[in-house]
Amino acid sequence: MRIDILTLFPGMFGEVLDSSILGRAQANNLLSIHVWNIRGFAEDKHRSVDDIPYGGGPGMVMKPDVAVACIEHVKEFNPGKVIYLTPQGTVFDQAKAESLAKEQSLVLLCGHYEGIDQRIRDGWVDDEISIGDYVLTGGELPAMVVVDAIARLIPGVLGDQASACEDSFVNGLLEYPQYTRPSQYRGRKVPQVLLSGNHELIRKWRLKEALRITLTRRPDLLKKRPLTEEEQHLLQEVMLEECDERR
Ligand code: 4HQ
Repeated sequence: MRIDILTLFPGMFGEVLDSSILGRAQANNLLSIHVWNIRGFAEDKHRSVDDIPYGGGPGMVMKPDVAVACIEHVKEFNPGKVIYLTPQGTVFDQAKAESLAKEQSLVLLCGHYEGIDQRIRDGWVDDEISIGDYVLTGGELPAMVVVDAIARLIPGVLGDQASACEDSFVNGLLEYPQYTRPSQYRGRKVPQVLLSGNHELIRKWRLKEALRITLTRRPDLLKKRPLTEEEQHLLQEVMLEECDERR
């Protein structure tokens, strides 16, 4: 997959995108990321990229001419959807990551200041994504979040492909607790069932604990997910246990 990122702060991306799993994905030609400095497309002598908002108000707005020159240049190399990162976009989730991971290429546009001229959005942006209901200083961190979530879904990017399917959200539940050696640490024991070698018991325990943490932390996730007979039974047990716990 090819991803082009358009930003006024290209220096923010290097370390994040070249490290660890994303670095290896690029070295293995599974992913290629190109970061463009929008300011490089400013034509005037001050290389200005922003101006005061029409109608007044605080802050600055990204000028349409510079951003569009950058977008149109990048479109010569990347024909993919142009996505603008903004709190006004649809909230990013695992389902959105999965659908974007199927694309051949994407263009991510990062805004700053009070945002970008609306005409850029109307004429050149195909999709708008928010990473959550809070306000950041720019779209760079959201772009990195989106790239990271998408990249790990590209076949071959994760060393152990199994880990992409077993993770939180992939089955609509939060992840069960994980343990490693030693089996006793400062008086705290690893649950006995995990040492038993009984794979069926371990599978059941993990499913039950996934249901427990999802019920207590994110009951909204349970509401939108159908439960199998086994899951309904385990959830019933969890609910009784969690009731007892409060007495
Ligand atoms: N911003 N999810 C304002 C965000 C944001 C978010 C990016 C701040 C765009 C102009 N982007 N700029 N939350 O807070 O995506």
